[in-house]
Amino acid sequence: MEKTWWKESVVYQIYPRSFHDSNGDGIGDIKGITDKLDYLSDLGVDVIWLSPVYESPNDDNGYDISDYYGIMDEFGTIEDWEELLDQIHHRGMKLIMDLVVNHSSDEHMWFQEAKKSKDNTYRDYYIWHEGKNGKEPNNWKSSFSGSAWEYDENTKEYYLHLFSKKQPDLNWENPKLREEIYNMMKWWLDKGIDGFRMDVINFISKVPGFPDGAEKAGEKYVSGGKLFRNGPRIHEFLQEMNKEVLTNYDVMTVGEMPGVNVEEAKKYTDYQRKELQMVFTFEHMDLDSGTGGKWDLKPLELTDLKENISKWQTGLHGTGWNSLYWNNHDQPRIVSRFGNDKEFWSESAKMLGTFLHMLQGTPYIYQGEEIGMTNVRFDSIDDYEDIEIRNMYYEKVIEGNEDHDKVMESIYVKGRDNARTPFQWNSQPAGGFTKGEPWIRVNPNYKEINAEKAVADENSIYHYYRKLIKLRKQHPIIVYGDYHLILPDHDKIYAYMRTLENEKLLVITNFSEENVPFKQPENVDFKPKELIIGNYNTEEKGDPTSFTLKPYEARVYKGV
Ligand code: TEU
Ligand code: CA
Repeated sequence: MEKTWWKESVVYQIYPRSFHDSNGDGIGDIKGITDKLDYLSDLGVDVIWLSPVYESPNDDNGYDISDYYGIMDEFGTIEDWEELLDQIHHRGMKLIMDLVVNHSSDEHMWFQEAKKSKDNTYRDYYIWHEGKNGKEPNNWKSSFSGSAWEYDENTKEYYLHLFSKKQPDLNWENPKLREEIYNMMKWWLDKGIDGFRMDVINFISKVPGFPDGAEKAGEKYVSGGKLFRNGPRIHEFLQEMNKEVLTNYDVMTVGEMPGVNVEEAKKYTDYQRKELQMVFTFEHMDLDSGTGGKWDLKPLELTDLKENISKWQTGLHGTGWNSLYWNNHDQPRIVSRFGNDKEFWSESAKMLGTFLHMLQGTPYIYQGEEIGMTNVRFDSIDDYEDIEIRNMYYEKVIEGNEDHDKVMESIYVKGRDNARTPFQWNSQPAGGFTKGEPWIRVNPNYKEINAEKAVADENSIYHYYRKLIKLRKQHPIIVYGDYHLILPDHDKIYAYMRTLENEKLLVITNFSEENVPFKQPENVDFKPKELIIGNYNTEEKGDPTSFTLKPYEARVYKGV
C-alpha cells in the first residue's frame, strides 16, 4: 500500500470563532490561534484543519463566504493569516483550509450582480428557476428548515439554497464558475497551504430539471438528497478539479459528503481515479437518529456501530482511505453522546479515543475533544446561536406547536452548539477563552474541564491522547494494518484485530458502564505479548486472554 504523509497524520480541527480570543472582543481570532500553536505541537498533531476564516456575514458562522480572497475582519488580517501559516510550518505542522464552494454568501459580489437582472454576467453563477403553479420550483427542503428556494421579487425567479437563504447554491454546470473556483484554490495553494477540507462537496452536481423529491405524508418540503447528493457529474467535476488544480501540489484533500456510502467512497478515494484522498461519511453519526432525522433521538446499538465501522474499514482497505472522526463543529461532543460524561467521564473519553485511533485511516481530533469537553444545556433557546438550531426550534415549536421541553432535549443531545461553546483553556472567567464577553456562553463546567488542568495531570484525557498519537507514529501496523472484527454479536464489547505482516494488535473496548467478562474466542489466532495502552492502570498480571473489563475499559495488546 502506498505510504504517504497524509495517511500517517493526525489532524486537529479548529473552529476559529470558539478557539481563542486575543483582542478581548469575545470572538476567537487568528492571532489567538497563533498564540496557542505550542499547545497543539505538544499534543503531537501533524495537520491543522481551519474552519472558514474568509470574509462572511456569519449567517452560518463563516460557511457563507462573501469574499474567498479576504479574511473576516473579526478574525484579523491576511497578514495575521500569513503569520499563522508561517508559525504552523515552523513547528513542522501543516495547514488545510475549508473550501466552501457548493454555495457562497448572498453578499458575495457575484450574487449581488446576479440578482440585478436575468441577463447579468453573473446570473448563471447561481441556480435560478421559475416557480411552478405559483409555488417554488420543487418540494425540496433546506437543511435549515423551510423551502430550499427563495423568491427574488426583482427578477421574478427563485434561487436554490440547500442551506440558509443567505447561502445561494453555486451553479457548477457553468464552466466559468468552475474556473473561478479553480483559480481561487490555486491562489490559496500558492500561498503555501497543504490542502483542503471540502464542504458538502458531493452536493455540487444536481440532477438536471430539479425534479420533486419523494413525497412524505404531512411534510410540505421533503429531502431532495437523492437528487443532489453524488449527482450525475460529481466524478467529472472532481476529476477536472484534480487535473486543473490538485495534481500540481503535494496536498491532502478530504471531502465532506453527507449521504455518501462505501461503494461511492471507493470511487471518490481510489487514488487511481485522481479525485480526493478521503471523505467524511455521516453513516456512523446517523446511528442514533430515528426515521425522522437527527432530531428524532434513538439510542446507539453497538452492533449497528460494529456493522458500519467494519463496512468502511474493510470496504476501503487497499483501494481508498478512511477519515476517522467522532467530533466536529456540527456534531455533539462524543463523551456525552456515546460515552458517559458523569461517573465515567475520563474512562469513557479515553475508551472512545482508543477505539477510533487504533483504526485504519486518518484520525481527526476536534478542538476540546482531547480534554473531554462535554455537551452543554442552556436553559433558554435565546442562548443558542446556531442557525440550524434556531430555525428548527422556530419551525417545530413556534410554528408547529411541538413540545418545548421535547425539542430542547433534542437540542441538548444533537445541537451543533454543543461543539461551539468556547474552548476551555483554564479556570479563569470565560474559561480563559476571552477577557471580554464571549459570543456564545461558556460551558459552566470550565472550572473542572480545561486545558491547563489537563496538561498538569499526567492521567488526563489530554496526556492519553498524546500517547495515542505517539503510538500511531511508533507502530506502522496502526496506520497500514488491515482490520478484522471479532465478537461481532457482543452488545457491550467492541473488539477488533489489526494485522500487518507477522505483527498483530488486539483492540478491546467496553462501550458500557458495567463490568463485562472478556474471553478471547478460540478461533482468534493471537498471542498477546505486550499491553501497549490501556485507560485503567492495569498491571501486567493475570491472563490477558480472559479477564473482566471495567466500565468503559479499553486495552490494546500487541502480539503475534
Ligand atoms: O455541513 C453540511 C451538513 O450536512 C451539516 O450541516 C449537517 O447536515 C447539519 O449540520 C446537520 O447536522 C457543512 C458544514 O460543516 C456546516 O457547518 C455548514 O452549516 C453546512 O455545510 C453549510 O455550509
Ligand atoms: Ca477576537
